[in-house]
Amino acid sequence: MTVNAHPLREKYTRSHVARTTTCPGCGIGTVSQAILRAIDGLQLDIDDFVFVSGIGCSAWIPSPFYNADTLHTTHGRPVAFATGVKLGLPHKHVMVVSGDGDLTAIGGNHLIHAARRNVNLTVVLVNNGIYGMTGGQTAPTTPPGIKTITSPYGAMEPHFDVSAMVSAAGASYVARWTTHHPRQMSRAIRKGIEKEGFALIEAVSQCPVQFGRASKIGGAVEMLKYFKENSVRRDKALGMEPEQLAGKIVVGEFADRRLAELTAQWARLRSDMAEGS
Ligand SMILES: Cc1ncc(C[n+]2csc(CCOP(=O)(O)OP(=O)(O)O)c2C)c(N)n1
Ligand code: SF4
Ligand SMILES: [Mg+2]
Repeated sequence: MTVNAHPLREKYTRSHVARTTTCPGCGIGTVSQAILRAIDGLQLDIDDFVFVSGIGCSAWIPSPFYNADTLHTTHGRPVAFATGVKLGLPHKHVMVVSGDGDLTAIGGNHLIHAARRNVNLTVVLVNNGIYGMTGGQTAPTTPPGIKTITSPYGAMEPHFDVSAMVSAAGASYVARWTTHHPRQMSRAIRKGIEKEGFALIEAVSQCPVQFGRASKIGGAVEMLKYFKENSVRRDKALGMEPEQLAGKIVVGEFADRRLAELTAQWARLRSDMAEGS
């Protein structure tokens, strides 16, 4: 049987590795396509990118599939590795792609400090609200009341509002979209790549196997319906009361500003020192 390959897949992925490691219906494919569409839309050469990921299902998006330099690092550490790569190779586009557990639990400090330092990175944080790969444990992003394998009576703790947190930490660009909004997500990734500064795109994504099943929301279709019905645009949300926003997913841009960027500051210092000033 002949399978027609998607042009983005042909152009940007390695043909000799297995096509996917994800479960059927997982949102990871949608996020991956949003990333590749952004790169394609900007007409950038994927060879000018370094992709850095941690550990988890989402961390498999670039590595080993993208036909580019990829660094598959330890759990929680991709932002630290990426900071080193960017400072050493400032001419490269450095993109981190990893999960909510990786980037906000064990790697939470790296994330907020990279945002504070305003390192010129694009971080695509796949937020499926759970530790998908390790069996569906509660994450710092699991919404209150949601049942998981480690919260059978419903998650008790408040969850991180990742986009608000990274925006408050000082990032230059922050946006949140769900897999129900693939075009907006891709446009946000595009803006993040173009932004000179720390950019975070929170990609709310379905994990039907762990999150959907334990929470009883259902499979991929039901989860996408859930995202559609519960998403509220940020401009509308700003006029709503906290009680009205309970259980809602606020989507849109949280930050888009021009701030001093770390790599450029280092470059300036080096050139000043070379000139003896
Ligand atoms: C130091 C360390 N602690 C724990 C783990 C086990 N571990 C691997 S992935 C993961 C969580 C993954 O969750 P997330 O980042 O949200 O990715 P997802 O699978 O949901 O995409 C954990 C706890 C590990 N590999 N290394
Ligand atoms: S466990 Fe969840 S996040 Fe991981 S591949 Fe399967 S559906 Fe996707
Ligand atoms: Mg996760």
